[in-house]
Amino acid sequence: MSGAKRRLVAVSNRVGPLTDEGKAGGLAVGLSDALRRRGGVWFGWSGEVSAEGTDSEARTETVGNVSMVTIDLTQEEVDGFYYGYANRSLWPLLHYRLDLAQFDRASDRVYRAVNQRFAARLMPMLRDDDIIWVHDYHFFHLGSELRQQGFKGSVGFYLHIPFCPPEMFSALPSGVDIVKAMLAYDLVGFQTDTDRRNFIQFCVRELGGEKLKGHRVRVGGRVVSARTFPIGIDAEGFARFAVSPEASEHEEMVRGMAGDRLQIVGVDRMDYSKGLVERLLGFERLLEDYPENRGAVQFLQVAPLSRSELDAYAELRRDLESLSGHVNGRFATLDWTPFQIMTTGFTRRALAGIYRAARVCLVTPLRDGMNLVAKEFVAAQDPQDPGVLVLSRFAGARAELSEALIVNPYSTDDVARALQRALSMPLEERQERWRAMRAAVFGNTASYWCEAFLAELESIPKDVPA
Ligand code: ADQ
Repeated sequence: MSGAKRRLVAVSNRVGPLTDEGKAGGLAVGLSDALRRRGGVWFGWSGEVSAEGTDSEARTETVGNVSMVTIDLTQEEVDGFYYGYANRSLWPLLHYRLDLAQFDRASDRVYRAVNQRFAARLMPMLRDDDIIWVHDYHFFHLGSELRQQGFKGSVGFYLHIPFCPPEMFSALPSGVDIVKAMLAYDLVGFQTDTDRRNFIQFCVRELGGEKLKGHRVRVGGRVVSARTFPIGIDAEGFARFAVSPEASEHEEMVRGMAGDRLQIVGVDRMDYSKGLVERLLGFERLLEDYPENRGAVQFLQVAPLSRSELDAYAELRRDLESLSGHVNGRFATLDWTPFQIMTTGFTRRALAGIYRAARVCLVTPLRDGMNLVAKEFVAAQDPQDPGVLVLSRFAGARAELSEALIVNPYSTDDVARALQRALSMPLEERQERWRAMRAAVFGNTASYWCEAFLAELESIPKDVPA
């Protein structure tokens, strides 16, 4: 059967949007393109809490040949599955933050039960020759549940966040179960080679697996393909956003606010993996060690609140607020406030305008699967006068954007030095670096990423020998 004709069924925690390109991020753009081309279903959580939870009636929204199907969770499911296991255990652990990870048996049970219920609700919608693509750490067990419920077709999995080294992953009480569940997929995809290697090493060291040729690993009787597919953005679309009237209006506002000062911008969900505190310390060090920047630069951090119900996130917000008060208190003058933080959400066009107004974009996560902000910043720049990207060596994007100024986000001095270099970089060097990064961002788009994953999944014969 021709690959292009097989229907795609995507599963992710949240679904959509299918049509509003102004709201869609990398995942939504790539997936909705592929779903429209092949026809299919996008299945996930409605975001609603109800007494029926995963037993609730499915809501279906159909646009052309694509249906978005969602079900609810109970409050107990949200607490155990989403806040509990996914975001208190897996998120910190996979971002190398064993110090923040909390493990408890009850949320592990709810997590597995929700995976099992999602598989049970999905099964009746499936056709034998569908291609199933499961996304991210919320659904490690989903493929294995589908197999147990009798689905024999192609099932792939993609991890959007890092996979930590096996020494660390083995601290997760149910880590072996998770990796065994991942073996039920035909293909597991990762953002970077480091993540893929960590997964394979776990299979080899902890499960007695064997590394095979062609990016495959065998554990017991099961062979799984593990490959790297760095996610991209809709680069053309984002570049168009950056010259839209809405973007220009925001670009002007930011420039107006900065006056003749150079603008540094950061855009991140307020999450401890993004290195926001360390970044602000780096900015403080810039003002300390390179005093010529006092009164001459301004730093705007856009940081929409995220998962604020969790203690670690509330604490981060308090830390940032107090540090920002300290930095401003220390350096502000009557006509200059060095640092500003906003927790507002922006449309994608407005965001593109903000990126375009920046001389420097600071993307310094302590650990990040990819980091799409880095790629969006590059796509939004004015070719005549592009800004400089300062990028953490621990962001997945570093593999493709080596022309950025690469920093160790834990080193305050390193961040300050890179900022100083970025702020004084001659136009010609800015253009040269930007052109190389532009080629990478426009060469590996969201659609390319999606099709590369699906082509690989379809190329795997379903009768893989045991
Ligand atoms: P995130 O951790 O959310 O994604 P990132 O890749 O940077 O991180 O994507 C954030 C998205 O949110 C960007 O598209 C950005 O434009 C948008 N955004 C941020 N602030 C905004 C605001 N104030 N208003 C509107 N939009 C805003 C996870 C992983 C990443 C991985 C992606 C995709 O953690 O490592 O790159 O998935 O796989």
